[in-house]
Amino acid sequence: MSDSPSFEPNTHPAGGWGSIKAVGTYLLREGVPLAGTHALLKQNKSDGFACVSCAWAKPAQPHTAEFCENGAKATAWELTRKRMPAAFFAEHTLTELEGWSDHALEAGGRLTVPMRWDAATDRYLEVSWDDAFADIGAELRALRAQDPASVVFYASGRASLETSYMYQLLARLYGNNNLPDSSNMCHESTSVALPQTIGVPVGTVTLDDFEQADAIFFFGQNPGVNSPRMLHPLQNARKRGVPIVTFNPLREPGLVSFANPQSPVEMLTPAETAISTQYLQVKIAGDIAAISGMCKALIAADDAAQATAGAARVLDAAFIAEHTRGFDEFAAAMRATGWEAIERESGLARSDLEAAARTFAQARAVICVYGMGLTQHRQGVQNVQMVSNLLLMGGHIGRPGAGICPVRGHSNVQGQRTVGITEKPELAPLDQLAALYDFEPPRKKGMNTVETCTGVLDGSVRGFIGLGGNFVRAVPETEAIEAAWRKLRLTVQIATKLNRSHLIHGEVAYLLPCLGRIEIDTQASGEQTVAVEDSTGFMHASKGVADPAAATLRSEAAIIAGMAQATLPPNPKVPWHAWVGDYAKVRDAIEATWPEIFRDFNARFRQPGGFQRPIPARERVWKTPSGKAHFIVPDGLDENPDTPAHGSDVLRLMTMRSDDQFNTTIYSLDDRFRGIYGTRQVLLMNTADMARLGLAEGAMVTATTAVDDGQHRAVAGLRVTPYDIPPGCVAGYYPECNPLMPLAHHALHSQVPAAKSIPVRLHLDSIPTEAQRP
Ligand SMILES: Nc1nc2c(c(=O)[nH]1)N[C@H]1C(S)=C(S)[C@@H](COP(=O)(O)OP(=O)(O)OC[C@H]3O[C@@H](n4cnc5c(=O)[nH]c(N)nc54)[C@H](O)[C@@H]3O)O[C@H]1N2
Ligand SMILES: Nc1nc2c(c(=O)[nH]1)N[C@H]1C(S)=C(S)[C@@H](COP(=O)(O)OP(=O)(O)OC[C@H]3O[C@@H](n4cnc5c(=O)[nH]c(N)nc54)[C@H](O)[C@@H]3O)O[C@H]1N2
Ligand SMILES: [Mo]
Repeated sequence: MSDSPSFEPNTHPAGGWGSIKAVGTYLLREGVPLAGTHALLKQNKSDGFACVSCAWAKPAQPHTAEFCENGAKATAWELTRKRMPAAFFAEHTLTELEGWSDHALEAGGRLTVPMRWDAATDRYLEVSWDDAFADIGAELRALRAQDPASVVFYASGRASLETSYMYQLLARLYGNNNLPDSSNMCHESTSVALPQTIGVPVGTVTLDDFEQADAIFFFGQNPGVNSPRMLHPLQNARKRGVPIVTFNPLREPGLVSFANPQSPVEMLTPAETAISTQYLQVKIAGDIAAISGMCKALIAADDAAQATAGAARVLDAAFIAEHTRGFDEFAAAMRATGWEAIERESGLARSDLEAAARTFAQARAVICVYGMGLTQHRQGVQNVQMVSNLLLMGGHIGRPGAGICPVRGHSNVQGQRTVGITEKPELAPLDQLAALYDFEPPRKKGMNTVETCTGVLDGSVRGFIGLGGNFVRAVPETEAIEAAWRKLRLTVQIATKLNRSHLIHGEVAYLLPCLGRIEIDTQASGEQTVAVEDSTGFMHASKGVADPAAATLRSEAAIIAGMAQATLPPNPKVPWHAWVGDYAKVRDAIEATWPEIFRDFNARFRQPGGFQRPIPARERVWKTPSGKAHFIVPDGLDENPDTPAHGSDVLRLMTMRSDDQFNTTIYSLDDRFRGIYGTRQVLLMNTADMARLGLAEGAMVTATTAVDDGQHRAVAGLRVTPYDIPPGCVAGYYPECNPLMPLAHHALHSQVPAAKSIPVRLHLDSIPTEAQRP
């Protein structure tokens, strides 16, 4: 990390030598012993562990080194030699630690002992596991006596299927469905959108499909940083001549070109592969307009083909007739949408959208990939549905080499949903749970992430259990949430490393350190294996390979069981103790709960490549009320229906991830891919906007939220940095910019915070002196 910020244009491809060098630097810096480098060879292998970074698909025949730069960093971060023992907390009050940066907090290393906050000294003090469980149990029982719905059970997408299953059962036995998870801030727009259109809550594409696709479209997903192993199938696709069309406001290096650091030939002859064949810098929140333009062009071409004797149809008319509903209304809406509006809202030229439509029309099998650039908007659900509309027009669902590919975030976020972590009672098999465990599960809808925040603000939430994550830092409305959070009665955080959510706490607060997935987890029946689900619906085995960071750590499963036993009356049908002793028994319980998805779970999950859950849309079986796939007409082209009319001084802010972070975990202050070093307090701006608003390069500004709800939200000290971004759009880092996000500014229907389109105004703090200018 450099001492003072610097900015350089990045001319290097993603991957390449920079990435090899970064891996070595990380292992060294975290003091990871040689065994750690061997651990990398077990990453994403059938006899090893599933990477703790992203959820991208894990091939059955992995590369020798089936990991990427960011996966290696995540491994080094977990296997670090650094520790934060009880002695560390004796030296620092929590008030003091609140002044530390996100990076500094986690960089201290692994937590080692269970601790309770001591009000007299404002410090975390060591307690025994037994005392911790007994006290947490007493607190939870007291809260339940007042209102069983006053406690929330949050999960951050990393815990295994086994742990997650036990966790959802704990919440339901306790008496509520308050099971928000990180997916509520992430792909919930997908989980709401796709059941209405194609009858499944998940994507339909597998790794094999990438081998057979003949066009790939990317909407707001950044594989070079967030799912780098995906660059291999993309590079292979390019070598086959497959066009890749990208819609993204920023020119992201991983979508521009790639050199494979694991291919010696390419490393010696820096033959980078150009990834995108067409790169469309859509305006932030301009995707409905852009896809409408493509749809309009395709419909016009199809109309022309029908009018020409002997011409082949452009749309898959047979598929539309046999498998879908709503095409006529959708086509009418697209015909009625004018090009002028499409160009204005998308910021793209008609000719470019028509070119993208031609690429689409010429392909026999199309894959559409998308991520947070679509889901985290006011119209995040309709964004996803526009992608589905586009694919349905060409019959690209349920065809080899084609389909929809939402790229999930956390390594088991999709799996947590599959095993019952959901606030929506209709998505959980409550009758089955009632029969298996002989109790009456709560039937009332529970709280998602946004509702949890509302409950904390209005005082109806009194207790919070966090199974991983950094809730307070990841959610919107930072200032108000932090203030209200301190009024909670109970906060319990299960974690590997210290973060801000452990410092902002309730009257009674526990910090419980757990094993990570890379570590050997020994229970009564021996070393345990766990299961996770990847982004393509495959379940994989994962077995820890490294020694635990401390002998005092417990597994997440053991911690959940400990809390459950201390809180709930004994129930002979729920064998917490036996489950912890042998996770295979939890897998049996999962299979008993969802026999279709998890048939023969214990045998099948160990096979190389794992096994796939049934995805009916792949077989063109549509689990929608009508039994058909549905076209959905968007409400309009504007994705921000109730933010104020965009005056010339209101800009759209996207909050982005750097190359050197995993969510709120900040590995360093550098963003190598974007050429930003030594600072995250930046605001990337279009030069025309800078000129128009009188802001010079290096000027320091305060951003305020341009929503008229009587609240003042600001982030100061942001350094204006010119960047290749469309006019009217600015970019800043997540989580530093979270204080700007109003809680109410979330996606319709899915309530995913609209973190990619926050309306902001900029105010000059200081003008750079000659010496400060880069
Ligand atoms: N190394 C690393 N890996 C990660 C993570 C991490 O933080 N670091 N996080 C994990 C998690 S939880 C998740 S959810 C995923 C996130 O992975 P992604 O889905 O890739 O999420 P982001 O990087 O937030 O944003 C993706 C892209 O959206 C673009 N974008 C912003 N606004 C718009 C828009 O309006 N339209 C379009 N078309 N594009 C837009 C941004 O420029 C950016 O390139 O990655 C996972 N993997
Ligand atoms: N402005 C803005 N806000 C966003 C986003 C955005 O793009 N912009 N993205 C959103 C998205 S997509 C997501 S998914 C959320 C992420 O929200 P969270 O999932 O809540 O946050 P993380 O930063 O992933 O959590 C990091 C912490 O997890 C703990 N941890 C790490 N490994 C383990 C483990 O194995 N077990 C346990 N128990 N704990 C562990 C560590 O203590 C670490 O500090 O943030 C959301 N917030
Ligand atoms: Mo995420």
